[in-house]
Amino acid sequence: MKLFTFSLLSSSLLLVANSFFLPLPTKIPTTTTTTSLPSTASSSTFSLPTYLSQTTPFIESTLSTSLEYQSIPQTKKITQAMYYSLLAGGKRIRPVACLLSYDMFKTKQDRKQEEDSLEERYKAVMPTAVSLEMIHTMSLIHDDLPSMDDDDLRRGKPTCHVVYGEDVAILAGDSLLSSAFEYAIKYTPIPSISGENKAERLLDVVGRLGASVGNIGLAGGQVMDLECEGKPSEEVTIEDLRWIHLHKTAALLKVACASGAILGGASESDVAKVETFAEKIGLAFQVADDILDCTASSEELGKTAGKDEMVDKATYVRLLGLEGAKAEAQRLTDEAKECLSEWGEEADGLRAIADFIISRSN
Ligand code: GRG
Repeated sequence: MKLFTFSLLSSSLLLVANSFFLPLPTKIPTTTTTTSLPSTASSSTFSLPTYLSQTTPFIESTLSTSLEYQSIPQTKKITQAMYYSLLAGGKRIRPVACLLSYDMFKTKQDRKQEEDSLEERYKAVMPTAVSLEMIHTMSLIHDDLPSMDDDDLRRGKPTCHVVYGEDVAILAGDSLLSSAFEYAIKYTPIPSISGENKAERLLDVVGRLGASVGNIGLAGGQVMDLECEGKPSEEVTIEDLRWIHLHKTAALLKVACASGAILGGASESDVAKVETFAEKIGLAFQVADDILDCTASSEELGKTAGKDEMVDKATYVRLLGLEGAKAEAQRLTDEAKECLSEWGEEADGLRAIADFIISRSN
């Protein structure tokens, strides 16, 4: 699905649905946050820790009310299971990447934004950021199921199926996936989207979110991963690994960065550049994950460490060696940052995310 190629009919339908058929608020139900935060445009020394210390509580509080409207008594169990995994912690990298990508383009048009509250500054993009975290959490719940990785520890807590049973965990994941689309559509105020063709931009984002989860996204990457697990690890090539992780891991970071850019008013060609950046940091993310799996403890990771070796999985460390994997992560990060070379300090946020991804400890 390409930017701005939707028919007038589909765009009108979305506008109508957004404003009429859904008798629902387009304002996110969250507490007011008045903190202002560093702008990627006005500061040449962007500090990711400072940015995270201010945006992460905002993301957490928005997530914590994201399913509130569904909490009628009959839905108590499934909503609890969904919230259990959604609010179990996590680095929130995908929402943060989405917000930073939005800033990169939005700041070109509106340099006064650091004066705004977080709600105001991010009202066009926050529903998509929430949607991304719902999709990511769904993928973690499903990834941990007995029929997949069969893991009992995630984000430092027992996995969803351990607490709620496999049946409810499957449904909690499914429900998070469907809520993700509902949330982005329902709570994105179309007039606040930057650039022309605002409704088409939201449709484009929703289409891309869908594509990122399907057979040429998370699900396809996971199936290829499962197929490779059935082979001797020496039969799995670096190209196989690259395909798996471009779809299983990089796809969500790619749609996170692309969505932020689209809602921030980016042109089609700029969205493509940000996507290439995100594919590279997505692969670097997986290389770092493989390194951490064999160098960090379960306590540090919040998930079972050493699992890859335990199940004889083909990983970047196995194929390239530990030092080779470290060099590959650095190479991918350098190449990613190269994709942003035509931008100045407004891209410092995304550059900082790229560095963080390979230097993280969990
Ligand atoms: C059910 C349609 C459908 C799709 C899901 C299960 C699955 C298919 C895909 C698995 C995707 C997956 C879990 C990839 C691994 C990506 C990864 C390295 C996750 C860890 O992300 P972090 O470190 O985790 O950002 P936190 O907990 O910090 O959010």
